[in-house]
Amino acid sequence: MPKKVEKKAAKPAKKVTENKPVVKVKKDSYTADNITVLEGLAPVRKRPGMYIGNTAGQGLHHLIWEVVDNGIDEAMAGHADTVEVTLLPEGKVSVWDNGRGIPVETHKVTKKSALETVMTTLHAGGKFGEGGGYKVSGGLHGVGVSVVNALSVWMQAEIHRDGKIWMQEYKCGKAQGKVKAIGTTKVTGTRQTFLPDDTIFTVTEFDWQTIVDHLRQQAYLTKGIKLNIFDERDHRNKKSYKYFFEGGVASYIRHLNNSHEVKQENVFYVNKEKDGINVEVAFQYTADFRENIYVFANNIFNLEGGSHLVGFKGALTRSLNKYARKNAFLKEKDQNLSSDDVREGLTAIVSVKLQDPQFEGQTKAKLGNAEVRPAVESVFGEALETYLEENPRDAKEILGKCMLAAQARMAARNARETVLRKGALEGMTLPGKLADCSSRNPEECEIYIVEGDSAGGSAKQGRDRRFQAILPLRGKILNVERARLDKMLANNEVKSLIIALGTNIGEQFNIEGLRYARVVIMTDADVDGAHIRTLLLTLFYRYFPELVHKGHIYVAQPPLYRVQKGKDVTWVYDDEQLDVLKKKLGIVEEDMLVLDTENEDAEDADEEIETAGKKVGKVNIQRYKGLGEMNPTQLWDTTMDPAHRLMKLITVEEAAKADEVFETLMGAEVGPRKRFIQTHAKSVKNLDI
Ligand code: 0RA
Repeated sequence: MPKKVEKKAAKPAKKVTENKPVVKVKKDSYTADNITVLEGLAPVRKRPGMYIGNTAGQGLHHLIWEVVDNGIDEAMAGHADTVEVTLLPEGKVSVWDNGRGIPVETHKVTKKSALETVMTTLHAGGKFGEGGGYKVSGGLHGVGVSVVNALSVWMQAEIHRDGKIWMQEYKCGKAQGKVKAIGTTKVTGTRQTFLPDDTIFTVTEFDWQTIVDHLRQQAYLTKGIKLNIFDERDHRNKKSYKYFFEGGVASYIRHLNNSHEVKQENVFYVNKEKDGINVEVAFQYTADFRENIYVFANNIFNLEGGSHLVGFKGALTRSLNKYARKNAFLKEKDQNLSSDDVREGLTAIVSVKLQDPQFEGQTKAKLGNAEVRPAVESVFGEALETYLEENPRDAKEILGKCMLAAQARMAARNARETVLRKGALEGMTLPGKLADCSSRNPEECEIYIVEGDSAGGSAKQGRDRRFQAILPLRGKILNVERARLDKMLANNEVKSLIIALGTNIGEQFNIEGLRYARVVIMTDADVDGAHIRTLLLTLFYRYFPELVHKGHIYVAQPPLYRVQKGKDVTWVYDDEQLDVLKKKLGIVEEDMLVLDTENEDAEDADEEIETAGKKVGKVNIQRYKGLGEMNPTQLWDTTMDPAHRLMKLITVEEAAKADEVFETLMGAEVGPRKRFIQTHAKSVKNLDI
């Protein structure tokens, strides 16, 4: 899970140096001389967010993605087969690839080695040159390794090339001396080690799970690459993972459908180049209603779709209709499967690799290149027709599913229209139990979704009503997994939430309507709380994905302990922090009293603390279990006050994981649920599902 994100402003960046002059170099052959040199690194330290998104946990991890991407590019160009990431003690990270090694020769114009130019100038690198270099260039991530260098207090490049080991070090993006030969070697490759600048990043601890998840995905998308990850931060607790997927995105499909009832025996797969564009597609239908189509361009996930998605959908609909007509699934002349019908229950990955990807859309997450659509249509369409002919049993399953979807679509559309016509959402006033804020400026507004009426009451009293709204939710919200949109809209808790958010849902979703910039889930730190949180995250992930992707969803982090020494009260949010505090207060285990306040009301516990406190040197540690144990003032101080609170920004990976857990627990498949419960039975005592 990604680390908690402390919501504090980034510290001001250190003083920056002047921009270097812009030099453009004409190139003919691909050597050290044809690296386009653009500018110095000053702008990166001045506005890190422009280059890596933000300076919190996401931005921090972005540094690794950037360096890894370069290694993967070298592999995709056919020069490397292994990329290794090692987390080292004291916050350093090292990335090795066994490619050709970055050139170290001296550049004619800059009189610097190519390595130094790549490391210390913005946008310098083969990727930005014309041809001859990488076959495939990075997109959103491709800001260049110099950005990583600029944002690191220390960095070291070690190049294995021409039998020698070359090395250069940097501080905050500036070379410390020349490139030196420090030894001999029998291999070729590039090792880059860096230490992120803690005056720039608000979070400096790398999250193992985030890295593992990202690199696993990259391994699926880069067929045949070996991606190895080592955690050597703590020598007593070393970890490693090695990923290698021969099946490429077909392996990815098997992974995604792991806990679903599948319809096809054989996963469809094609991987072929057409007009300079590599098209890789895999799919497999499940018994679900929902579709899960993930599209990538040059290994970058395109949330907003684009020309590859359009090409895929077009070819899918056309080829399935053609087959259905030929094989008498469709009997009437004007009867057709719609694009929606053929996507129900579909899990698909479309991954294209091309020379010069253009990203557009609100978040630069949509592939624009028009030439990709016909390439995908042709590669995928042809392969699909062959697959259907060669796998008649799978074809029958798929078409049966599509025909059912067509029938259900008519029924569902009628139902939905009835619900919507009755005014389920449109024109509805804000729900009565919403305690709205007074500000009407969405950018400053927050909504707390609170479990239960009693915690909701405390939150209402404790909040800053100018910009904080409270929506208490009663009991468990609907099981969104098996519900269709029309059923969801009939659920009062869900309806209240949608109306309060102001965005509408499904096809009518419009982010412009969002009434609060931050949507905060606030639940108890117990099993029920976790369950409701998972439900809400699943709801957001499935029906409001843009809210997750754009970073609007947060989880409140109430403290776990209240530590009192004399009159000083400290709120403690995790066990690590508690250990630190214990050391600071100089207390040993026997000196303190941990009060478990569960099933006690807070006032009684307070009294007990008073008396107990005297006995044990006036250090009291009180453990909190539920929001209801805090009075409104305490809730404000610890959990809602922007000046002190800790909130976790929910990332897409995290929401997806909630969705996966949820699917396992609530989905139609019994096997995975059983396995999950058996596996987790020890850690979960009273799982009420
Ligand atoms: C351009 C030219 C050559 C190698 C590379 C780039 C290169 C860059 C990176 C970044 C990470 N790992 C890398 N490995 C190689 C060399 C061209 C040649 O040897 O002819």
